[in-house]
Amino acid sequence: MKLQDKTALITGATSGIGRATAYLFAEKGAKLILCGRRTERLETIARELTQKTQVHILQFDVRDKTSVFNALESLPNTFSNIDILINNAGNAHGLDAIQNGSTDDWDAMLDINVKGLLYVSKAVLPVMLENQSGHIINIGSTAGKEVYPKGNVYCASKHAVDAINQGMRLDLNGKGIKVGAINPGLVETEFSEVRFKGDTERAETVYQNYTPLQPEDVAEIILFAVTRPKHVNIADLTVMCLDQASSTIVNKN
Ligand code: NDP
Ligand code: 8X3
Repeated sequence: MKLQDKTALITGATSGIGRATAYLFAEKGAKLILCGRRTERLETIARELTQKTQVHILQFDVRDKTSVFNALESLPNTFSNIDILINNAGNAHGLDAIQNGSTDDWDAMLDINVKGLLYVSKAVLPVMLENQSGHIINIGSTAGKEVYPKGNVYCASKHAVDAINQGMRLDLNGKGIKVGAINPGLVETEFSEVRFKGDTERAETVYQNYTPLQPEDVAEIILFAVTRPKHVNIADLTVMCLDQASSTIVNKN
């Protein structure tokens, strides 16, 4: 399957995996709807990518249900026929034992990673159902397969993504809509900077002394998933760097 003539909506397109996916999809000619909260970044990326394809930006916080639905309803006709949804927006907030966890961090992770994904999916699904065609990729994590110490609520949010991915696939079966999850291990993005609330030094240590995945590595896999023949659905794929064996075992030299 080719991406020309396809419209893809990517949440969390201002950074990391989402941004890398936007650049790769633009190379392949997909029409892009890029979402995030940081308008300036969206505008910069859109400026660069309009040289390769048509781009529309939507600024909203996935936690804000009304904004999500208003943004999707505001799409011009040329972008409203969404073929591909990449549910990518998300982050970890904090890394604390459960007894020390911040309730604000818990709210953020559950509201963004779980409820935000649901809101965007709910807003996009009607067009896919009408077309009896579409592809939803949910970005999960190895944290959605295996809990690690102090990962508690982030892991719970990604286990929820795993469950929602399975649930969506069951409920949308027979309706021409593919649903699949890509579950990366450690990827060097702004993820740890967000988790550690701007402590860049601490964030950098997460990716030191081994070779982590890069966002482009994950984007390549997303591209692979969305370009399979019509009858092939990558239902659930986990990818780690060579040095990672599990959520907790990373070979650092
Ligand atoms: P980044 O921090 O680099 O990117 C996160 C993206 O999510 C940004 O574009 C950010 O945009 C967006 N986002 C965050 N909160 C919100 C919000 N409330 N509303 C709208 N958009 C939001 O991290 P990654 O690229 O690493 O993360 C992308 C996905 O990959 C996440 O779901 C993460 O859980 C998952 N993942 C990451 C791994 C890693 O090791 N990096 C491994 C496994 C999974 P903005 O701030 O502009 O709103
Ligand atoms: C992000 C990877 O291991 O930091 O989902 O949770 S990890």
